[in-house]
Amino acid sequence: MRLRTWFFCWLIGPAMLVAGSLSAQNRLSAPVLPSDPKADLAIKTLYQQLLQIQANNKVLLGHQDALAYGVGWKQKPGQWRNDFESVSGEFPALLGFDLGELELGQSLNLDSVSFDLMRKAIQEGHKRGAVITLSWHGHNPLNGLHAWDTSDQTFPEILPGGKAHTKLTAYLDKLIAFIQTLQDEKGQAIPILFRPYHELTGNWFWWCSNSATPEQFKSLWKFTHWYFLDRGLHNLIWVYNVAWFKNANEVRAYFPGRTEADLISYDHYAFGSPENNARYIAEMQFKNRVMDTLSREWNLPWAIGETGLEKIGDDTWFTGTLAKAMQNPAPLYVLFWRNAGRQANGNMHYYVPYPGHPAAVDFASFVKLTYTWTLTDLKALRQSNTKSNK
Ligand code: BMA
Repeated sequence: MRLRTWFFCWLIGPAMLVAGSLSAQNRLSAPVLPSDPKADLAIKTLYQQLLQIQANNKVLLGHQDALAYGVGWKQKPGQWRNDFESVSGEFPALLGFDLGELELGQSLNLDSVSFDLMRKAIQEGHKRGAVITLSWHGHNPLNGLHAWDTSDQTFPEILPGGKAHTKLTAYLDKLIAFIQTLQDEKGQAIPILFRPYHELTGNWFWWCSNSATPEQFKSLWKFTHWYFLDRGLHNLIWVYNVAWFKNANEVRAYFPGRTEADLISYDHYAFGSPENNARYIAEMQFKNRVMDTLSREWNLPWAIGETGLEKIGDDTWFTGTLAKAMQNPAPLYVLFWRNAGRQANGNMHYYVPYPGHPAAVDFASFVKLTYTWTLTDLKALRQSNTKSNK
């Protein structure tokens, strides 16, 4: 090989390929590894992709229960209809599901999604390339009442030595058994972003900060984390999630530690009217800055675990408000909450428009922005990474 040809192939060629793709620039200090020392290769790979996406200020778009039901319809396995795609023409990059009531041995979750359908939807979503995230609105192990039950002092009874501790482990065993069935066609464990004990800085769940001291909450989290790892689950990215906070210290106080958490996030909802839109943008931008600071401090990515405007009574909310609320700095992802449709009490409950909805056109424009990423963009990133690694 002539020297000039050699020089082109080995130096300029790869540089050109990399220039065409997203750089893996270091926002954080390298190396940034998952907390699980035995994390599956699929988790290590996914984690690096997530870091790369955040370093480049792209935002994955997700939807809770997207493949289970939408406004006015329920899923038929194999059809995989979803409101997100019906309205935008694009498949979400992130799919959320909730394990609530799996701990009771039920076949349906708290929102009537069958765990069998959930497994199939997760397998289908993963096969297509989407990222999967699971939350858990679990019942209170002390009294068996639902997640929102704060009537009893659940801590410290659920911690090791407490009278409800074996109930807690029995609940966790049910979750573990289900997660172990989340495998691809080759029998490989599907990588999951696991977000237990979410919105902990609120006061509405039995695990929230009004019922637990920082030490009690951290004990619960660490116990859960190591219990899952000891039972051989190495396909999880552990997502710490808060609700409201006035400053970084409130988020720091309950943080279990970098050895038990991989990603930090917050949930924040909008309430629509022009003046509330301005407030939502300001609150989100404040929270984003705090998250960005903590993300650098703890050397991990950050995201928005749940957001949305219920019923979307503002036709340009997505491009006019949400788009402004999630830039500079940008979250790794946003997950829109579920499209339940009409509920038993007669109220409508949904966060992504459905075909014919007045905000549908705006949602489609939002999805097409260059920094909002759907499955198409995620797949293109993986393809370009594969090429530049060759
Ligand atoms: C809430 C609502 C409820 C639901 C719960 C768990 O925000 O959507 O209807 O039961 O989440 O998914």
